[in-house]
Amino acid sequence: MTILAASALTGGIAIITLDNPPVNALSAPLRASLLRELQQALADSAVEAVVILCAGRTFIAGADITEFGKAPQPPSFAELFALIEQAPKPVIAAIHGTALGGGFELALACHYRVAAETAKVGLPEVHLGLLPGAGGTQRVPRLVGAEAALDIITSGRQIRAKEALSLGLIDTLVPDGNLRESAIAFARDVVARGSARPRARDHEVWTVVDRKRPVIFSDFAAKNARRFKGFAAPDAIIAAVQAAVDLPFEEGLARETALFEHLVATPQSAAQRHVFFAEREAARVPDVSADTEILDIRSVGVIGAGTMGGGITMNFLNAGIPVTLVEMTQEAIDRGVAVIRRNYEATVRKGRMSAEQVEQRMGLISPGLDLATLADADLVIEAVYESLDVKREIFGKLDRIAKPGAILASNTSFLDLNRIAEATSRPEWVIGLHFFSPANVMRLLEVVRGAATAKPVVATAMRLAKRIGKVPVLSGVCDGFIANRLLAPRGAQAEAMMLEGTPIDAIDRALVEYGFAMGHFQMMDLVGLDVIGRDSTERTVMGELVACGRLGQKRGAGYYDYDDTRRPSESGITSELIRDVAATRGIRPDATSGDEALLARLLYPVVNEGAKILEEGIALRASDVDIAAILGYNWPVYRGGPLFWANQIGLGRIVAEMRELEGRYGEAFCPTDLLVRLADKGRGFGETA
Ligand code: T1G
Repeated sequence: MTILAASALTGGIAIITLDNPPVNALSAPLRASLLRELQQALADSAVEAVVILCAGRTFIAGADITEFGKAPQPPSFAELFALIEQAPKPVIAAIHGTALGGGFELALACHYRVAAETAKVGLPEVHLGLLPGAGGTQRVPRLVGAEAALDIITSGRQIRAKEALSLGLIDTLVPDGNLRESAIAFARDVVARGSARPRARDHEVWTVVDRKRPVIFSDFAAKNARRFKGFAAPDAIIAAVQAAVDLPFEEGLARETALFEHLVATPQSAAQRHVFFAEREAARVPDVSADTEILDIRSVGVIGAGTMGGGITMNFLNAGIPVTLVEMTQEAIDRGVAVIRRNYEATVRKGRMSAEQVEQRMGLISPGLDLATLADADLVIEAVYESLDVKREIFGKLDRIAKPGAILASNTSFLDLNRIAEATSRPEWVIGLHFFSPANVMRLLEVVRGAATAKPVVATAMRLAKRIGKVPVLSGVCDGFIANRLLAPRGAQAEAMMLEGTPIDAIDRALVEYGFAMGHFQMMDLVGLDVIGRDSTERTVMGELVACGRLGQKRGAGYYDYDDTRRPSESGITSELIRDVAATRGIRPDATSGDEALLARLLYPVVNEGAKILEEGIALRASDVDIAAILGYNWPVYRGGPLFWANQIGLGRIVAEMRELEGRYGEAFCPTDLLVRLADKGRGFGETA
């Protein structure tokens, strides 16, 4: 049995050290071990104060998320925190790393909180579809006030120690190097001053606005309605903080528990907990073992300073990695660098970056007019026009220029990576790094493994992704890789239904109600119909719209008409074009109505495509397909992704409904073998045995 909590005594101060790698999650065994050590320390007459600290890289990072959905094991958080808060001796939390969720709630139940300068605290439960269920919604308002508490708990943000000190969430900051000694000295000082034991619960909840005005909560909900839309946890958090204002502590705690127990049982929270682990699982490549060599990437070359090249460059600048940015002309480089600078200046205006940080980053860019400037780069990323010939020509030249051991990557979004690799004498060093626009914002990075790509190159790319703040998803080589291929059927069905006479705003509304930020046609208008410009042998509505200058939002007209506030409205011109194109193509009116029917038409083919991506071995696992959809196409995170959502509906029901739809709408509704097999066995995606 590993020792999870161990005690030591020094000069009347009991030091309890928790050790539950990797992040000291407050699992049931750790809670039991801590309870035992606390009871002993508090009963020991030689002990005058207790310090709780953690081994490893961080203070407690929260409850053990793997325990949710299972029968709760004693001791409960409430029991443990009551022992701390009602202790007859001062209990001090010594925080380093990130004290999050139940970990920070434990610290809040302590009488004092000492934090290392680089520590951060936070209550990120909202990202799991939950709220702090161990007193956080009741203690935080008592320390920082109702308004600040609402911001902290609904955002789930990590708060730097310095800000936490100014807010009153911690009592003192100490140098990183000697947290333990400083916490012991702090404890001795508390004892010397009379062993006071202040409790957050005893503070009055104050509000900036007169505490009797419940408008704080309705105002806050209204102000954040767009951000909270579709999510259940934020409203529950608001109710819990309101309980802290309106009710005595114990009653407020009871209200918090009831709200937590409701949330933890919701499909939304199950989905968001699935996404939490899926994001981390995606970085694992089964046949690339942990001891595969990771290459050192100290300098990067980016070919192409356009929208993608500039965004890609910013990811590396943000990680402090110098970039040689290559274009054909000085004018193109200057334009690309100016866009990067403008993007950073916008971040400065939002208060999320300083002017000095901008200059630091900009100073890492070396302009290049010749591929020869990339001779020393450890990694070169090609981000030029989507032409196989152009890319093959570039990789042929890189083959002669790049140093041995350099990784050669293409940002191609659908071309055959193997054909690109074949243009070099070193295909084992060629890989795909497919960023999603805007490349400096979207967190998905599809790492495309070619037939010849060597394992150290794969391992290095997966590790580098995390270093630049991306979530890597490994993809095999196919048209569209994972995310683009996955979502293509949704667009195809939307446009098919449009021609059958289903109003486009009904189609878009069904997607928005499901949780997408915008519908299919709204998105096309936003991107610009000329930009999308699909080549098609037959007449298309999009082609007709472009032909008459209706390019989308930027022109005030696309599928929709837009007023000067960019509000969309139905267009008679578009409706006429739809009827005309449908008639030309002999498509008979057959409108689909009702959200369930619309979603089945739009999203079941996506589920089917995800199953094909799995059975072809393009994606390693079902949860990778979910992550690609969520991080590449903003699939609503509280749905868990297309395959998790399909599991919640039941694959048997989906296959049965697809078979009905197949007769009317064709092979997009022909359930693929894997989907049928799982349905026949009563299983879901990603479920073993
Ligand atoms: N429970 C279980 N496992 C966890 C975990 C947790 N809380 N946090 C991390 N892990 C695992 C993770 O899956 C990964 O495993 C490894 O630790 C390293 O994580 C009652 C109800 C702390 C900032 O939401 O934000 O408390 O992949 O890759 O990038 O009110 O982990 O190695 O097998 O993310 O250095 C609230 C979640 C819980 C914090 C570190 N707490 N964790 O980031 O490492 S609910 C959270 C994080 C709760 C109470 C409520 C991050 C991190 P593996 P990692 P990292």
